[in-house]
This record gives sequence, structure tokens and C-alpha cells, in this order.
Amino acid sequence: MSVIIGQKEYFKGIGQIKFEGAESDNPLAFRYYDENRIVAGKSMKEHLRFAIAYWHSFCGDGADPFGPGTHHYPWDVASDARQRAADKADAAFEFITKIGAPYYCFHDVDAIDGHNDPKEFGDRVKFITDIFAKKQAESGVKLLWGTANLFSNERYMNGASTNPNFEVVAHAGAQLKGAIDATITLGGEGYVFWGGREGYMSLLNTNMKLERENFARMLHTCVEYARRNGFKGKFFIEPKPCEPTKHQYDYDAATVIGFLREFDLLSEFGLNLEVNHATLAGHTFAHECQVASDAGMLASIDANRGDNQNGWDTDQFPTDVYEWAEAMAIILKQGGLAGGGINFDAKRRRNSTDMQDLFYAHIGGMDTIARALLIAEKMAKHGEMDRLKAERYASFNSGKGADYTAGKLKLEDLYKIAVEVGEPAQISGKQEYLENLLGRFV
Ligand code: XUL
Ligand code: CO
Repeated sequence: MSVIIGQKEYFKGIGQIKFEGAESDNPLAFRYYDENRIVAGKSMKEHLRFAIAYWHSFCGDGADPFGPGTHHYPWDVASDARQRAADKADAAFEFITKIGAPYYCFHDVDAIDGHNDPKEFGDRVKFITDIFAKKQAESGVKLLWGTANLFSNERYMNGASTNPNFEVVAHAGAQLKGAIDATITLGGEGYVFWGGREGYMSLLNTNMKLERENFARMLHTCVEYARRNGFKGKFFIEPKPCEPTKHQYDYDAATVIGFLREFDLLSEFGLNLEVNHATLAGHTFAHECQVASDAGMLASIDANRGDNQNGWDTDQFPTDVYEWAEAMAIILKQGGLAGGGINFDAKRRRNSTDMQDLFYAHIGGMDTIARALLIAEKMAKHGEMDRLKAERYASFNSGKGADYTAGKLKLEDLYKIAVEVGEPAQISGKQEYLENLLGRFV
């Protein structure tokens, strides 16, 4: 059966979204995201490397545990899986081009329906990969990262790479091979592992030691395969503490860094940090960014936000300029994201059912983050925050403090110094002053 592509316009009446400045009244325009504006030596487009998430924007239908989907997509009606996937690709590349995002990200099963036969599924993925390749060439849109969905199929109910049954692990491997092949063919800049079911529901039935070892083994197996087949990009792990499992092995940035170090995977990997996952782990987003950045592992971001009043992964679009300003300050300081970008792993609310809502959602998110970048640049130029932080630790720069950081002092030396200096002077942490300073830049 031949498939028809590129014939329909899905977002009729909406043209290219343009930058119009903060005073614009046009809800379909950017107020802060001006892709060519130079900030700290690079264009905003190069700094932010925005990506559109295929799953939320073109697949997610608004279903929740209490009711079925409310988003009815005109590209989701053909009876043939390949035609439906081609229609979805038309809609996706139209949207990505109109919103002006340079990148997209996808799971294998977002691109085309899954199939239990690994051969048929592999063929489907190859079919849609060819279409994506053509669309990328026509539009200039690029693949930020690809990934395999190893959590939706019921065979993964006990985990994928960490499944107690080796046959399921083999199926996970088959699916990973297909997703890695697609990512290589499409010139993906990264490949993401998010281990939604790589964790446990109860320790009563779980050999955690073997599961973690098997997880690492699968990562090594994938890295070896991808490098042998020409993958030049970076591998990313996306931490999350729980949901759908009670406990996910990739709990947070610090846990993942420890895991990668334990299993000798640090050099191949970076972290893809998600805002809402930080919230679920009981951290601020800035905390996760700082932990990753200090370890040289802050590579990519899934942009969204959670909700302070409930404890699940609401994946709302980002609106918190303060939260992003703190994070952007860390990203700017490390010279930008190492090999990744900012992917909107965010979805419209179930009752946001107009086609325009998808545009409003992304415009708001892109403007929030662009604004944060401008604030971070102002903070850096002003210099007061950096100066105060440096001053706070100045006692380690010279004298006995410098000897201590150089590893020259023993415990007896610390005793002698304590006796000599007497009670240290009280030094204010100036938190409110710094909060006010941040507020001035916002
Ligand atoms: C789930 C999540 C995933 C990953 C990719 O919470 O964030 O969509 O980003 O598998
Ligand atoms: Co994510």
C-alpha cells in the first residue's frame, strides 16, 4: 500500500510564529524569544536549542486515570498504521517549523504504532525513519535525541533491562537496537535512556543488586553497538525518583552520577535533567543542575514544571521565570549545555482542546526560558552575586585555609588553629539580600 505524505495543512490559519517584543499584544508571537539575539556571545537559538517532544505534542490525547482522551487529532484517523504515522509526521514537522524550534525528540512508539513482533516493529521504525529523514532535509529541523519506549508495552511490567526474565531483557535489547539505528540514521545529537520501569515496586520480590548490574550491562551493550555503528553523539540518562515504579534506580542526579561511576560509564554519558523529576525527588531544579554541572554532567534538559500542591508528574509547561533564571545562571556559567538542548517534555491540560493551545503552550515555555537567559546574563554582567559568593569562601584562598584545601593539614593542626583563632566572627549568609537582587533582574 502506498502512503501519501505532505498533502495537508493541519494548523490552518496559523503562520510562522515571530518575535514581536515584550509590548506585543499578539498571543501568537514571542515576547522574549528572539532566536537571532546575541546573548553572552551566542544567539538565543544556539544557547537554548529548543526541541519539541513528539509524544506529548502529537500523540498524547489528554487521557487520565479517570477518563479517556479529549484531544482528537486529525492526523490520527487513517486505519493503516503506516499512513497514520506519515500523517502525524506531516503535522509534527508543520508545527515544529511554524513554532521555529530547531530540534525534535521522539520515542520509537511515538513515531509509529508499536508491534509485538520485533521484526514487524523494526520494519515500521525503518519506514518512519525514512520519512523523518526527508522531512528533516526539507525543513532543516534536526533530531536532538531519540529513545526507545521500554515502559508502555505490557511485557515490561516487571522492568525492561532490569526484568527478572532474560527473554524480556532480550526484547528490550531488540527495541533499543531499532531506536539507536533510527537515531544514527537521523543524525541525532544524543540518545536518551529514561528507565521508567527500571526500578521496583517491592523489595520482597526484587534482587536489586542483579537488576542494577543488568541495567549497567545493557547500557554498556548499547554504547558498544552505537559506537561500532557510527554514533557520534552523547548518551543521556534522565533521572526520576519514582512513577511508574515506587523506586526508580535513576533516582536523581547524584544517584545517577554514582551509578555511572560505579559501572565505568561516566565518560560516555551526560544527564538529561527534567524539572518535574527534580520536584518529585524533593529537590529544586537548580539543585539538580548544580549537582550535574559540578560533575561535568549537565548536558540536556527536559523542560516542564510540576505542581506544588500534588505529588505526581503533571508535565505542565514552564512559567516560573525565577526557577529558570537560577538554572540558566548555572548553565551559562558552565558555557552552555554539553551536547544537548531544551526539550519541552510538557503537555497541554486535558481541557486545552484548541489547536492554538499547542502554540500558546510552547510560546509561553520558550518565552519563559528566553527571559531567564536574559536575566542570567544580567546577573553575570552585574557581578555582585558572583562576588559575594566568592567572598563567602575567601578564607580558603590564603593562609591556613589554602593549606587545608591543598591537603596539608592534619587533625592536630586544626586543633591548634581553633585554639589560636578563638571563636570565629559571625558572618551573614545574606540570603534575603540575594533574593532581592535576583528580583531586581527579573
Ligand atoms: C517520563 C519522561 C519521559 C522521558 C523520555 O517522566 O520524562 O518522557 O523524557 O522517555
Ligand atoms: Co522527560
